Amino acid sequence: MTLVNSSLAARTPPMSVTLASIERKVHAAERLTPEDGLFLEQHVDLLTLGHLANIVRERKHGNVAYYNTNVHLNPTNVCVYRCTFCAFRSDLRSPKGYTVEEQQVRERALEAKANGATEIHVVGGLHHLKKFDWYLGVVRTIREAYPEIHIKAWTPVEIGWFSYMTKKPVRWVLEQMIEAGLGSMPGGGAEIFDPEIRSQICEHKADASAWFEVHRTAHELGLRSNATMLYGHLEAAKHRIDHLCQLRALQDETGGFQTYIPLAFHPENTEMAHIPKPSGLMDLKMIALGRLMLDNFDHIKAYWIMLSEKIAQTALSFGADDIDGTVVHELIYHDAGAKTPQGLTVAQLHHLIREAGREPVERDTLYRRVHRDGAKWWVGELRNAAAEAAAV
Ligand code: V47
Repeated sequence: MTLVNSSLAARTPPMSVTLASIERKVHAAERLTPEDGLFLEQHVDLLTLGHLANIVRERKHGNVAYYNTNVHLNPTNVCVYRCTFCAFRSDLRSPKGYTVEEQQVRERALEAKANGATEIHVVGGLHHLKKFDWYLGVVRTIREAYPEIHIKAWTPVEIGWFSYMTKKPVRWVLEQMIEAGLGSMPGGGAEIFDPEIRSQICEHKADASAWFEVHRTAHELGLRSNATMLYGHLEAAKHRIDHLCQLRALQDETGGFQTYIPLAFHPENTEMAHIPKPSGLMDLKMIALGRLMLDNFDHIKAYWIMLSEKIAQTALSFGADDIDGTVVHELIYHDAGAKTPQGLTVAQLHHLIREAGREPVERDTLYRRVHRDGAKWWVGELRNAAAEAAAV
């Protein structure tokens, strides 16, 4: 995949880019250009940006805000890579290093079942002593213990590693995972696509083209997936806009992405601990910019664990329509200094969404409405976002 507008920074916005021209496009539901994106980043105040993003958000989802009932599992933190933004990873021999046993995977799946979770989110390190079969076994064990749960697992970085380990194509790896029970893929590992920044924060890790190739193949195999962008470290506005435009280009091709999740860099316990954490204003700006640039993405997620409940609530009026879920066991952000709780109850999520003036709707991973009757749950039809929004 070629970089979109890698010379963006050197350009001043063409005379034709003004706030009025962008406002006209937003009202007419027209696509914004990379130059429009850069103009919004650099010249438009946050409240105007939020107002514009909210127009798009309400057009797509009305007053609805989505959440899900989920749990996380990070099977190991042992990782061959040393990404400078990561506080989670560990060396094999460090006291911090851990790798779960099959019994612990089963227990997590049974805990998910007891909580009525519809999704398990699984990502972890690249453990150099664990074979592909071990990773396949994690998915199989969950599937056997709780067959109804949707397994959202592995980033393209992990899938690329499995392909490297087995010397088999990415397609083969994904087919094996699907056969074991994989239902979709989370958005991690994207960081920032620009190769210069990438080489400073996650050298050797799957590059942009490898990241896109895994998602493209996953979409061809019928999997849906998410996309992220890690901001607030070494990158600049031009890298963020380029990143968004590259995501938009693959989405034009495959339509397989569901949700975009901007991820705020948490510096504590990382090699970039000297960099201050992005402000709440920056967090809201990234949500709004995502909503405005990614016209072909249905959903923008304000991941409450990472943003805080307060910013996630505010984000629901700045372009976001989803706040993620109950979560329960979160390590990646808490190792990096997140002060949010490890999880929230459904009642707390409802309160948070209602207080923000939105209507909570429980979704499954594929954005189907979840219905519950006591401990039983089931999903409705694949929903049409606009019709559903109108019905609430
Ligand atoms: O790829 C790691 C990021 C990602 C730090 O798809 C950090 O629904 C900030 O992708 N500060 C993994 N970010 C998490 C992820 C995710 C989370 C929630 C929902 C979904 C979804 C996906 O976390 C990594 C990396 O970009 N990350 N360390 C840090 N110190």
